[in-house]
Amino acid sequence: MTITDDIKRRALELGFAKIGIARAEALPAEGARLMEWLHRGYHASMEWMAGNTDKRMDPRLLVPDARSVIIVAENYFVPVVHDPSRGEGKISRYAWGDDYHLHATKRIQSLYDSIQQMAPESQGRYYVDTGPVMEKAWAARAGVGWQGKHSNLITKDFGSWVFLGSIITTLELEYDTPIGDWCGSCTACMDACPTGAIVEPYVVDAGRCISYQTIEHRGPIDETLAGSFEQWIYGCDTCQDVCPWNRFEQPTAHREYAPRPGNVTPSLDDISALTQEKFSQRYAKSAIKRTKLAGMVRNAELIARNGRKQ
Ligand code: B12
Ligand code: SF4
Ligand code: SF4
Repeated sequence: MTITDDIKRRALELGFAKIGIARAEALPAEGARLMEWLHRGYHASMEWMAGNTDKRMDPRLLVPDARSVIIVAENYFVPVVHDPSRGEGKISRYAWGDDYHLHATKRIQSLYDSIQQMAPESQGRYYVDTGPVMEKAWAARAGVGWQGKHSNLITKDFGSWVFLGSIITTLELEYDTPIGDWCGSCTACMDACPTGAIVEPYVVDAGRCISYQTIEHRGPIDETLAGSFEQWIYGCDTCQDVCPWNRFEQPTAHREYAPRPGNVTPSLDDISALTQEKFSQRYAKSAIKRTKLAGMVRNAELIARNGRKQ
């Protein structure tokens, strides 16, 4: 057993669905694409995406002498579907239960602590979503899956319903091999995207993406997109729902991602009537807090204005 085997075994023991490891080095091709994406303004108002680009392109600037990037994937698929007859707004699956940042971060912290016990001389940092790390690009390099044309990371065994986390470490480990691109000639996600946000294969213009508009964007929603939201009031799963690789989804064992009552297809009127106190109670420990009360009410009212039917 090598230390790589021990780390992989520990990650699975902790409940991660997959783990892969890549050599920590600069990301020249991915970095050039990131810069082109920013240059075209596809990050919209997410100015934080334009910061720390040097670190996004090279993990050794986050952890001096880094040798390895460990990527873990956490399955969040729950076998429930959006049934518009049960409510009028749709919430994306990743936000049905508890905020993944809380749970995946605890698990990755435990993995990191185990690594520190196995190799006390090593140094590193861990992230789930919030660091300047191109997690999908690293997951592809680490053989966890590939970036589909919708740009999400797809695994062969769990589809794309996985959260990603990363550990950058000074430890030299055994590296996995990328598995290549398994999209082939399929364009289902591009054809299905309601707002035409997948402007080219593998390239998402966040400004057109319903996920950005309903979660990250502050202020009124672009009226030219507003009629195409297909009932989504928080995030959007359309490009993943149509992906043939998501036939390989498997129910997660993590009960914290099970939908809270009324959180799959909530009533628009219920959302519009929320006070700050009720919003804070209803979405305690939920990713939905990110859009704040004003954002959630704005989103519900937008769907109500643009037609309640699907
Ligand atoms: C910014 C961001 C967003 C933005 C922008 C999305 C985007 N595609 O970048 C918005 C708010 C829109 C968003 C939405 C969502 N997000 Co988000 N988001 C991020 C974040 C913070 C950074 C992503 C990033 O670096 N974007 C920059 C662009 C340039 O990167 P990219 O899209 O990967 O672009 C690459 C490709 O375009 C590729 N490329 C370009 N041309 C070509 C050509 C070829 C041939 C090839 C092969 C590749 C290629 O090169 C680029 C660089 O590698 C990550 C967390 C993280 N730190 O990584 C989470 C993350 C990507 N999001 C996540 C999730 C779950 C979502 C949503 C599904 C949530 C939802 N249900 O609403 C949607 C999906 C929308 C979509 N289709 O992308 C997960 C994805 C998990 C997975 N399985 O991939 C992440 C990894 C968070 C996490 N830790 O789990 N997100
Ligand atoms: S999340 Fe929705 S709006 Fe964004 S690219 Fe996918 S289908 Fe299009
Ligand atoms: S829908 Fe088709 S093109 Fe899009 S990510 Fe899935 S396999 Fe690739």
